[in-house]
Amino acid sequence: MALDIDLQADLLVQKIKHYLITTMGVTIDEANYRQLYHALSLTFREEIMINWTATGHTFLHKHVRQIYYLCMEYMPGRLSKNNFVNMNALPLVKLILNKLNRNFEQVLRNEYDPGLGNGGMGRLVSCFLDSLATQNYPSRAYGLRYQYGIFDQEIWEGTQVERPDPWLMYENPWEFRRDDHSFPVLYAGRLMPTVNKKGVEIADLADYEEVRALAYDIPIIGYSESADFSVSTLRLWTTKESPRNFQLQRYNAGQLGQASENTTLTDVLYPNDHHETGKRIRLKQEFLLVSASIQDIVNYYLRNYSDMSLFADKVRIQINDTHPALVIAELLRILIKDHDYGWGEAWETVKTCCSFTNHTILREALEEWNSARLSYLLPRQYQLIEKLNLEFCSAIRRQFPGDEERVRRMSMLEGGQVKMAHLAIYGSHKVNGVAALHSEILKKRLFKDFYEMYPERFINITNGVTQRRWLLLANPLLSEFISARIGHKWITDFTTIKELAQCAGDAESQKRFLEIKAHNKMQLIAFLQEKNPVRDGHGHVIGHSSSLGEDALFDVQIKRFHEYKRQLMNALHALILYHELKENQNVRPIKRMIIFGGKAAPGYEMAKNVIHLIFCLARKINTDTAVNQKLRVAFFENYNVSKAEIIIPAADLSEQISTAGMEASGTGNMKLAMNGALTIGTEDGANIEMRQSITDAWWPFRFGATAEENERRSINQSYQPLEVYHRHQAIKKAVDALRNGFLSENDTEHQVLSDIAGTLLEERHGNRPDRYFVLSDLESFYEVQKKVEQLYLQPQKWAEYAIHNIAGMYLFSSDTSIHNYAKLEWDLQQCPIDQQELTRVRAEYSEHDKCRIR
Ligand code: 26Q
Repeated sequence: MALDIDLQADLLVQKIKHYLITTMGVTIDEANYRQLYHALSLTFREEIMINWTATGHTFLHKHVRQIYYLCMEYMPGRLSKNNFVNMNALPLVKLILNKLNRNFEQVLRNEYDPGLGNGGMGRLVSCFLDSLATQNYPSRAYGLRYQYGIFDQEIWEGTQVERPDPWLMYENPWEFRRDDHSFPVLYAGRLMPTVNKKGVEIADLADYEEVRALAYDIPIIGYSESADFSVSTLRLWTTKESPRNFQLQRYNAGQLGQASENTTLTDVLYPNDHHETGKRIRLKQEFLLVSASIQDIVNYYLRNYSDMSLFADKVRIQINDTHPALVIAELLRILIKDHDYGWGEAWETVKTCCSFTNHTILREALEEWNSARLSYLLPRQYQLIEKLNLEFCSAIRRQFPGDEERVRRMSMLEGGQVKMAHLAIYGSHKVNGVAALHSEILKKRLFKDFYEMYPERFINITNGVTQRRWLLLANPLLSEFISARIGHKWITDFTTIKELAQCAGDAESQKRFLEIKAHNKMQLIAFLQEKNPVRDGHGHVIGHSSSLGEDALFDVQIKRFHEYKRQLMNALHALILYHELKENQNVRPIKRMIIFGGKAAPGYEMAKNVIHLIFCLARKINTDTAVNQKLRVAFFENYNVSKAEIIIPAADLSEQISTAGMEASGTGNMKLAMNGALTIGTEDGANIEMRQSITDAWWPFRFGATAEENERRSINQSYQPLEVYHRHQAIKKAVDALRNGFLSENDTEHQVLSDIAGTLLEERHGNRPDRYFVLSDLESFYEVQKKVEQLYLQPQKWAEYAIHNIAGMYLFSSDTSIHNYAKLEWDLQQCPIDQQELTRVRAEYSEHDKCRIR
């Protein structure tokens, strides 16, 4: 029997007081907000620990197959509120804080947002973990516990400045140091040839460098309306905390940097997406993840089984992008060396266990490692890759006799480089892209040769996002709106969101939808005006962003800065609008608030230039009283998951305007559409499937060249941006404004803006002008933006479209993606928490302790 909520709250208040005193030595009246946050988290943690323990026992006792997810990046967002939401305990927490006379949001703001990833991929896998836990799939995720996640971004008079992310400033109540889970990881050294019991040659290692990886676990709470929620594990490795990793001999020899290299391996996340860096420490990081995780997986398996005969049945490993692809060589090695597998059976086991997801189309993002570097740092793994490659090349020759060119193209070792994608495909039984178009491009272009050899391996699994964080948590009013109309099944079965279409034509629903949107926009405005700083050239805050009111169209582009994502096209469009409004205030019928957010890789000059352009634009437009009641531009500093939770519910228009054929999927497009924004988008990534599902009738703002057209233009080099420039007066005027000093206030700015114009019109470093087709698509973008304005003039009609868009998102929950992975790649069964086991653990936890959440 559940206790009365008021009584529960009183008991939990007691427990909070207990934690304040026993862990921080303060009483409730003197506790500050951070201390209260900590004690509140510790209090709810107890309940989570019970279910976590019982979930673990359930998986162990039922001998289920498990998926082990390997990824270098995670972006879970703040954990506390999500945990409360998924335990269905939010009202209880609010009641508790009410009783304590403390503000709920203010308490939760004390948590740092863990930015252990760059962007799309890291956030995607965090959505996947939510879905795995919620749907009771036996799973564990592995990653690295970066001391510094993605940098904190500040904009100093237009220039992006990177600051260290201090997410570990205070003790983190949601992580657990696991001293019993620590593994040695070996680098470098000399090969010592040996054979295993089956006579397979497999090298030993001498004179190696040993690093210890120590586990920190974060519980991932699955959503449940009752108290039987499953808890899965995100296990992050660190080298920081193991005193043995310090190399005293080197220190004594005066080599300070080298002495501490291994204690700093997990210090920093590499802040590049879509660009490989080839750095030694990055390779060490990748192998750390692989080696520690695979030892942990084998260890865990052997706790449960007396020999390795069921390993291939019980273990599935997901290689998330190529970054953990070395797991293929390392698993092969361990099976042969430590478990005396024959070569053939070891290789079959590797392929059965592993599958690989690719997340990028850009060739410059495909990972390669210098062979000399890899063979020096990882000699045993390199030797196996060489051997695998010989077998692989023979297999190619057998299937395509006489085609040596093909062998060269497909080889894992070519031109002194190790091609990680080739290793990943060869060692996996399934390879997937993340949206239909992307998966087709993999088959037809990027991995064409591999598709021809292994057609059955290539499949598509379209991305999805979790409606629990992105609706239930981030947009409570819209969640209520939905539940009031179709019930709350959508929380765990998003296909039912379809039913919302029935209310789209209903005037009352439209009105309520608009009220909710206006409310969310007001919250966003408050944030901009109070918390989004404007800084001078020294980083000093000299004010905050200004904004138009909630009646303006909120036009949002939030994502990493990259040329292919074309924030530049959006900025040029803003400039065109500005020019037009300058001539005649009334040419544009609506108010428009253009919002940008996103980080640029620190070394990516052109991406940083575009941020600077947006700053210059905002300065010009927002201070010009002739237009600033009609149009404004804001740049959201330090875009991250927490900021996304504020911006996305308030968006009217979602900018998904990548050069068609370049965005693998996109997931921001899904979050925004789910929250009732209409998409202005190219036919790229998952936009295409969203349009098909929402139907063309409710997808009015499609524009731009298709992926095929772009590919043709690239191949026959037919595109002439100058032609567009001379033909289209408004575009010409916008590009000219980058060069003629109209926007710049100093030499640096002039240089930055001229450079941007240069890439559009002139050949640079052997690159053709306007490689991303900004100017050509700007024409149709400009036209379709007029359609946006016409529709926005009819709010009820706009709302009807928006509700149809929400309803049409029924295919894009990460729950669906995970079902597809479970079915098509892992053959994995759901396994809910064992009730008896839960009861048993609860009893052991404390028979007398009635201080419980339920
Ligand atoms: C590679 C080598 C060295 C250092 C860093 C990297 C690196 C790191 C991150 C390369 C790529 C990434 C991230 C890629 C990424 O986020 N891709 C996005 O994945 C999303 C989820 O599938 C898609 O929706 C996006 O379209 C895709 O861009």
